[in-house]
Amino acid sequence: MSTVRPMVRAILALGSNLGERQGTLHSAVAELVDLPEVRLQNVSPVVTTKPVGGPAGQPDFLNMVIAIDTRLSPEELLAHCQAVELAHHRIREVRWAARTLDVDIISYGDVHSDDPVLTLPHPRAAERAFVLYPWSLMDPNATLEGQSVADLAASAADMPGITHAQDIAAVQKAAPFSE
Ligand code: PH2
Ligand code: MG
Ligand code: MG
Repeated sequence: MSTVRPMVRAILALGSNLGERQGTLHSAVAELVDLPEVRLQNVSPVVTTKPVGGPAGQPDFLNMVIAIDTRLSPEELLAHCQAVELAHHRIREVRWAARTLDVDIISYGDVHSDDPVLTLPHPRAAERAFVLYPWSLMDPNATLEGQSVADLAASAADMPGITHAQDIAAVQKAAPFSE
């Protein structure tokens, strides 16, 4: 007898700083949730952010986060996120170089893992306003490792590099929520 795994809440962060950034994020969300094992629960506004780290002179990013409920295991979810990145011609060359699409698993339920292939929660999320700020707009009560995501965003060094946040009502209206 096969057992059905329970749904687990996961937070995914998306970023793009090459090509048609807005369109890439839009179709990536649709592709990420286009599986019976994945249900979209919430979407953040898209924020414009200055690049953190990586080669100098990169274009600004568009960043957003989504909340999903999923029956995929963490490893299956990672493979799914990487397949969506690949579909957007992501080429893995220089670490932190400009990219058409980056999809990172920020948290997967309350799973903790120090596996270098998939560290959970994401080891740098707690200090990155480009993840924390859109997450706090999506869910003002969100916590990461027991800390308020909004408070973490406010004290993140890259917070001043966030220049624009899209209106959340418009984003949520257009999101591919499953019925
Ligand atoms: N992603 C990185 C490194 N730096 N900076 C911004 N603003 N947005 C990102 O998504 C981003 C970054 C590594 O994935
Ligand atoms: Mg990343
Ligand atoms: Mg990544």
